[in-house]
Amino acid sequence: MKNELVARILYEIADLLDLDGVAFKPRAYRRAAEVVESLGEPIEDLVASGRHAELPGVGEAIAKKIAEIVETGHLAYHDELRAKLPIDLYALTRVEGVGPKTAKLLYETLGVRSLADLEIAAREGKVRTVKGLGEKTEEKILRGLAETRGVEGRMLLGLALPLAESLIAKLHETGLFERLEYAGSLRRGRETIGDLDLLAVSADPARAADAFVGLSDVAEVLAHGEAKSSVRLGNGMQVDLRIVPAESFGAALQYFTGSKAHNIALRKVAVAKGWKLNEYGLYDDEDHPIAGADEDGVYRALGLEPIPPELREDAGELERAASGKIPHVVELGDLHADLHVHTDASDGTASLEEMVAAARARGLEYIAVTDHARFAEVIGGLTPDGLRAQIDEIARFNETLSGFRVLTGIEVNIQPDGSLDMPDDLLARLDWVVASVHSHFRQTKDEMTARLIRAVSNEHVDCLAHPTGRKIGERPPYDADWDLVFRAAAEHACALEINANPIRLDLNAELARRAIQARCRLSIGSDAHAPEHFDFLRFGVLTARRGWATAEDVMNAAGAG
Ligand code: DGT
Ligand code: CA
Ligand code: CA
Ligand code: ZN
Repeated sequence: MKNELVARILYEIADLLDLDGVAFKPRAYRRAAEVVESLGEPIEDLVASGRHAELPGVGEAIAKKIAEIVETGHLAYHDELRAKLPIDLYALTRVEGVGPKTAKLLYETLGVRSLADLEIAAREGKVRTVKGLGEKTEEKILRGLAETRGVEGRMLLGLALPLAESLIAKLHETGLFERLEYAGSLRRGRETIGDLDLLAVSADPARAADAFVGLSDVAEVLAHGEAKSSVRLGNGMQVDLRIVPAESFGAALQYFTGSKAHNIALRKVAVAKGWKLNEYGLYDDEDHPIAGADEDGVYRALGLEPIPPELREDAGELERAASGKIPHVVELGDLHADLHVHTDASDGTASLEEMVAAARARGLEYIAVTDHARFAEVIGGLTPDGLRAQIDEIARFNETLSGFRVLTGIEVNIQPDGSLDMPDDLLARLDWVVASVHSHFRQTKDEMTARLIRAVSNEHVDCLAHPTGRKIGERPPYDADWDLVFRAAAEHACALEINANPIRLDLNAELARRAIQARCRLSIGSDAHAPEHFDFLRFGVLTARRGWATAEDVMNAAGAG
């Protein structure tokens, strides 16, 4: 049934027209959307027989548009309107507290385009700083988001990690905790997190547990005890705190970090030696403790090299640890550069100078400015002349810098046939060309594979950005034969991006590992559209680690050159 798609587009048109100050028409679209939404039969059946034109509130013009949506999956008129305001208006306005006007304001002030952007901005307390919004609105939005996201029941890594860090910081302020760490899927760096698992050592477990359930973020106490407490936060996230004796902390950290599959495989190693392994420690055949206070000590006692949490998925890591061949996976501190950055020359919110200042503040040594090439769906993208002017601007700006360098670049759009929308001679002048798919996501697997192979084989293209196009919880990856794409990329020395935006994390860990096996190099790019987005890099690093990437596998972990 395409009813939902049709209604969604009609609703969004109504909102976009409203924002443009158009009178009357929005009401007509909204009414048609409501009618389609509440239909008892598939709209495509009505369109097939022409009966859709007889629906109440559906005039000739809207009937034509409905037919276009049913037949092609989208609507040219809608695309035109959206080009002026490239945000996910429909999803944003589903959130309690966000109307079309607020959505537009949030885009213009904070660069908010998607639910993930909104969640990050609200969580970081930025929404309240926007003129006309304030703290009340921010709280309402956070509650609204929790309801919207609550359906899936999992939270993005990009939100869960700062949240866990802030809880831990608050708990440390009480002075009641000797040790406090997050475990579970968060410590393994998974892209979404079901619940938070905290582990602690305290000399006063009773008061420590009281402090935990008394945190201002807590909406509901699910369990309250000296060994284990559980709460639900205002945003819907469940957090478990376990307080363990110091001599068991390492074993508990190992156990509650998981994954479950890793733990089961690890326990088999212990059992094979006639030992016992659980969350309290590692014990020999006479129940004497062998290890437990220290996590690395548990692995070492089992004859294994310590294994980074991100690798603990029972995906070959135990065999490698047994032979002492765990790779030294990339760290945030290894990154010298960010090779995917936008400025206000396209759809970023900040100037070149501001983006450079933010990159420097985070210890980076160079960035590539990769603004969008102009394209129907990307407002304000660069024309060839605009790009020429930017190349000159960057050259002048570089002369004023010491200890930092800006590379010239572009993010070109890969057209349906795999060609690029910027002339070759201009691409040849750039230091770094990023290519990505921003339209025609629904090609067949063969078409998409050929399209991507042609793009990565272009001698000017240095990196394929957000290679699969997926957005977590919003849009599935497009279909392509990735092994063929990776082979072509390796052959033509085109890097594959791990886009670090927490809603993308694209390549994901599994594909990143396959790309490395195909001898591709990776680029961990923030795709920053605002200065604070450089902080996304850590999520990209976690994903790269889960993909077993070493610093040598990552372009921007090498020195400038
Ligand atoms: P999540 O919360 O769904 O994102 O995923 P996790 O991995 O954080 O899972 P969670 O919170 O249910 O449990 C935390 C860790 O505790 C898990 O990664 C491994 C460990 N664990 C939980 N249940 C079992 C179990 O039945 N057997 C073993 N060996 N370990 C378990
Ligand atoms: Ca968990
Ligand atoms: Ca848990
Ligand atoms: Zn980009």
